This record gives sequence, structure tokens and C-alpha cells, in this order.
Amino acid sequence: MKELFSESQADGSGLLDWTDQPDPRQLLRERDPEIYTAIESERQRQTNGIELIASENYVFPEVLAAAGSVLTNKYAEGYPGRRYYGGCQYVDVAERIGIERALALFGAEHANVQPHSGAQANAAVYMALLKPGDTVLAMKLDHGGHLSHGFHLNSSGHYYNFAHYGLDPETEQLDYGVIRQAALELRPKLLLVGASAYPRHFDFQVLRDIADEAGCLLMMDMAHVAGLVAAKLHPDPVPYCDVVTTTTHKTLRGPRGGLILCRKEHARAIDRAVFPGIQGGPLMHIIAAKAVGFKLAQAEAFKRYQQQILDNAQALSNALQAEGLRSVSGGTDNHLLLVDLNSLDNEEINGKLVETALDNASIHCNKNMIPFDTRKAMVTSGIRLGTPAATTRGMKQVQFEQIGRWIASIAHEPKDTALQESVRDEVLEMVKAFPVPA
Ligand code: DSN
Repeated sequence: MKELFSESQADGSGLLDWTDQPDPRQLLRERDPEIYTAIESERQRQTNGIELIASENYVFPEVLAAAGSVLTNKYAEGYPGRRYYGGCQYVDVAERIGIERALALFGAEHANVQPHSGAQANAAVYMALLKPGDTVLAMKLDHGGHLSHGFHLNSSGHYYNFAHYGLDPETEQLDYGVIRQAALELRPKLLLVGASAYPRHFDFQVLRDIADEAGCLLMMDMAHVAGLVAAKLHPDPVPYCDVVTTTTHKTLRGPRGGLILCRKEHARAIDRAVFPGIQGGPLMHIIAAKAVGFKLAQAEAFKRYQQQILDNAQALSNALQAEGLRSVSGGTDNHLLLVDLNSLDNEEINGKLVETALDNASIHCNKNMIPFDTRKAMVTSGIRLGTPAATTRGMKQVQFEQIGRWIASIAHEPKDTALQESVRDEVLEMVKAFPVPA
């Protein structure tokens, strides 16, 4: 018995170094080839194409290591120092570091790093701040909002009384006068801003003033732009909002997960809403990976990366414009563009068709409704393009200009399969020079 345990003392001494363990990928290949093959095929797909889905990215390799670590074995319901399980001393370290780094990165008063996702983070905030039936004013889903902002089939729409504001039909941007009027009429408990397909900045001072005038709380879901906020290249919602939620994976390049930042006065309610309100055991491996991501996001290199995301979005927007493809609102302030396929003046061309044609050419994006779209969500008149993932691989303006030309050529002729094949060959050639960080 003694020999069996000789290398694993309770205090951790005598343990083999983690990196000396057998390669788990090799074990997976040998013991579960079906799943190994699915993962490996996906890795190759991610390597051999150009990823333009605005919400996706390639995580830092260090983040991947933490996310794939033994912390996945640990139950830790509760919070650091106040757990319902023994043996939490090391995961407590990871969670405390995660909280400290989130606070340092975003300058907030309180952070909860446990939400499993952005939608969970939002659900917890609603539970903390609202009662069922309370009114929330948020952005329309088909103008760029999000499912968890009151869509009728989402729990948010089920439990709370959501009303929605849209964009101005001329500028295709937020009309703060309309939001103010709606807030004063409806007197919501919460004014919610943030979007998954809005290419422009938010004026948080104006939104704070509206919330104060209407006597409501202000919340920002900054999931898409969190990396830009961290790098101070996007207006900062934290000083103005009562609560800010985000995912940790998109522009932030951390693991897939959620984060809530709030003012101290809401801390207790938020923590209780996350656990035991809507979640059980936190995912400690993901929390450790979030902590790693928050550290890396404080580096100067991360700021340069975020600036490149913006520069690339401008290059892509200009290249598409030059080929007759208009971006909603006339351009972008952030990492994404919403391309209006109606600008091609061809009734047969829609988002679904173009998404598939681009996929065939190994350029990956998603069909997306544009403001005042007359097509349904599964067809759409637009595509959404984002620059974070390809920028992570090191692509710069010159590559994005080329990507813009490829997209335009395919969007003009989405049924030309020979064109898709020839672009796919060129894409494959180009991406060889831009390895995925591993
Ligand atoms: N599904 C994400 C996106 O693509 O924007 C938002 O959660």
C-alpha cells in the first residue's frame, strides 16, 4: 500500500510534474478513436479555413491547458473560503486569483467568475435584481440584440416583462431619444444595453442619464466587446452601469464562460443568484482558465492585438464597400460588420445562401438578420463578419483586403461552385502562413 501512494502525498510533494504525465491526447487517440477523430477533424477545420464568426476566437494555449486540467475533477459549491465540500484549498486559490484579475482588468467593485456562460450570467443578474413580471427595456433581437435579452422562448422572456427598442431606420444606429422616451413611458426596473450584432459604440453617459431620469438600473452585456473594453479601445461601461456581464471567450480569448461585474451594493444578491440561485457546482477548470485569460489580457501585446482587430475590421469593411457590399450603419467602430446583401440588388441572394457558399470556400461566418429585415432568421438578408479569430492568427489589413475580395466575389455569384473551389484552394494556401496558436 505504502508503495502505491509513495508518489502522491496529501500535501502534493513527491508528485510527478503535470507535464511529465502521459500525453492525454495520445491516450484519447488510442482509447476513443471516434471522439478523437471528431476533435482532430474540428481542429483541422479550424486550421484550414478563415474564421470570421464574430463571437469565436482561438483561446490562448495556456487557457486551453488550464481548461483541460484536473480542476475539472473538483466539486466546489459555494465561494472561496465558504464551500460545501472539503479539499477546496487549491481551487480557492484559482478562484480568488480569477476574481482579483477580473477586478484589475475591468476596474469593477465586485466580480463573480462562476457563470457557465453569458446567458447564465444574464439569468443570474435578472434573478438578483428583478422579480418575475418586472419590466426590462432591451434591444430588439432582430436589430442586433440577444436571445437572453427577452426573446419569448428564452427564460428571460418567460419570467420578465421585456420591452424592446430598435435602431433608427436612417442611421441604423441607436436612437437615444427613442430609448429615453420608452424608458420614461415604461418606467422599467432595468435598462439593458449590449448586443451580438451591433457594429457601433454605446454612449454610456447618455444611457446612465436616461436610467437615472427613469429611475431604473443600468446593465450592459459587453460579451462581444469585452476584449476591446479591456484594452481601452471601446467606451468603458463599468463606471456607468450597475451591472456588466460578459462572456470570457469572444474578443477576450479566454475559455468559454461568463463573468459578472457589479457595484458592491449588488454583490451579495448577484453571488446568491449565481449560486445557489441558478447554478450548482462551479466549473473550476474553466474558472482557472478564465484567470489565465484575464492575466494575458492585461499584457501590452493584448492591447496591440485588440487594435489590430479594429484595424482589420476597417480594412474588411472598406474592401467590401469597394466591391459594392454595404455594411449596416455604413461601417463599424468595433470588431464586426453586418453586411447588407440587399445592396447587391438581387432578390435571389440571401444570408443563408451566402453563408453556405462561403463555407464551401472555407470562409466561415454566419447569416444574420439586418435591421428591418424582411426575411426570416433562418434565411436573412445579411451576414455577420468578425475579425478577432483571424487576427489571433496574425492576419493584418492586407490579408483582410484579400478576404474582402473573396467574400465579395462569392456573394455576387453564390451559386458558382467552381469559384468556391478555387477560392478554397487560395484560402488554404494563405492560412498556411498563419498557424493557429498552440
Ligand atoms: N451566440 C453568440 C454570438 O454569436 O454572438 C452570442 O451569444
